[in-house]
Amino acid sequence: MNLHSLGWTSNLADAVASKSRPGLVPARVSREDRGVYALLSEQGHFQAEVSGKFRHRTSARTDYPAVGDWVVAEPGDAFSCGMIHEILPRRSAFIRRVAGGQSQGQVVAANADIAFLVSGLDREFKPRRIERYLTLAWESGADPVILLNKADLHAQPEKARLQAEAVAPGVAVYLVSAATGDGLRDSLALLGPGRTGVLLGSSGVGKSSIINALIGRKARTTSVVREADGRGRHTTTHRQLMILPTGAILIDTPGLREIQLLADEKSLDRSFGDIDELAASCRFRDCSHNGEPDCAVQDALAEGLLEMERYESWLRQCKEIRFHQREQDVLLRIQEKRRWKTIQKTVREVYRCKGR
Ligand SMILES: Nc1nc2c(ncn2[C@@H]2O[C@H](COP(=O)(O)OP(=O)(O)OP(=O)(O)O)[C@@H](O)[C@H]2O)c(=O)[nH]1
Ligand SMILES: [Mg+2]
Ligand SMILES: [Zn+2]
Repeated sequence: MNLHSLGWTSNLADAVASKSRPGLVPARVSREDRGVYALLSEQGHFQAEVSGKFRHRTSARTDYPAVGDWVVAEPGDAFSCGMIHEILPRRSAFIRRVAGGQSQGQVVAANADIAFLVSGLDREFKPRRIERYLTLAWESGADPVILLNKADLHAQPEKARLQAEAVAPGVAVYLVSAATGDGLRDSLALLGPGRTGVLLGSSGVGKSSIINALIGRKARTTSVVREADGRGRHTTTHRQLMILPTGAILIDTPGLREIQLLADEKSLDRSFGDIDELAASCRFRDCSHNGEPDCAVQDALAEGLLEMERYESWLRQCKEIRFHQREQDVLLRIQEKRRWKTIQKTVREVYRCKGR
């Protein structure tokens, strides 16, 4: 397998130049299962774990390899697993906040060029969910594209497309069907050979079915949605990177139950470009659009130019992002304090030894 067909770029070549040692090869993570990574390389595929040194210097979960990552690794032999020594710099990372626990993130997919946000038209269209996915997509560094799948099941798919366009200004929206194949080639044409896309969306929207339709066989397991509420059954349990016959690379992901934001305000401004544009006409430059005088956002609401639900969705995301930022600051301060305590302890011990 040639590296370029796996998505290799000249930036990666530069990054790896200083790290190359005999026995080490660049490889791309195609799957992860409890600390064992499936890697694709020029030499074929092999399995690997992170090295002890890697583990020792890495504490954040997001700094561990994720599907889509490029790593520098040492292939194993018939008797031993290979070893991952480093991750090469990511050009994008779709990271979501993990529910509960410390405010750590989980890398859903690394190095994607396009984030395909998939919704199913068999169910009620959820604009608020799309808005959340969009913020994370902008934050990831990949370009978002919206796929409205199961268009074959919708009486007025064009209407759904307009609804989606309204909540995602400037983002391309495609009506597709994994069942009939309609729209798939057009939307995936955005992904040339060696370019990577990631399919994101709730369980049951048809992410794995889309991959099967593009590959032309049942490469991924799919299952029918629950009859009672139309929800999916969380069929896909592992992220998986696949190479399509066209040479495009696509990552299938398990449906996310909830999408907690791990983003900053710039990404929010991009997913709510309409509100950001209005903000330029507010009297105060730091207007919070939540009661200040001469607020263009409030004016737009009053005139019916901005939907109340959309404004409330923006407000909720804004609060969530700020809350998380404060939480991060507190964590950083605690870490810094701990660091100083350790340094002081070491210094005291050194002096004690010297005094002896
Ligand atoms: N009619 C119709 N059914 C579809 C379409 N795409 C997917 N389905 C069906 O929807 C169900 C769920 O599809 P999956 O591909 O398993 O959904 P998923 O997004 O991968 O779900 P998870 O793996 O659970 O996250 C299956 O029964 C598919 O056959 C479509 O375009 N039209
Ligand atoms: Mg699936
Ligand atoms: Zn304002």
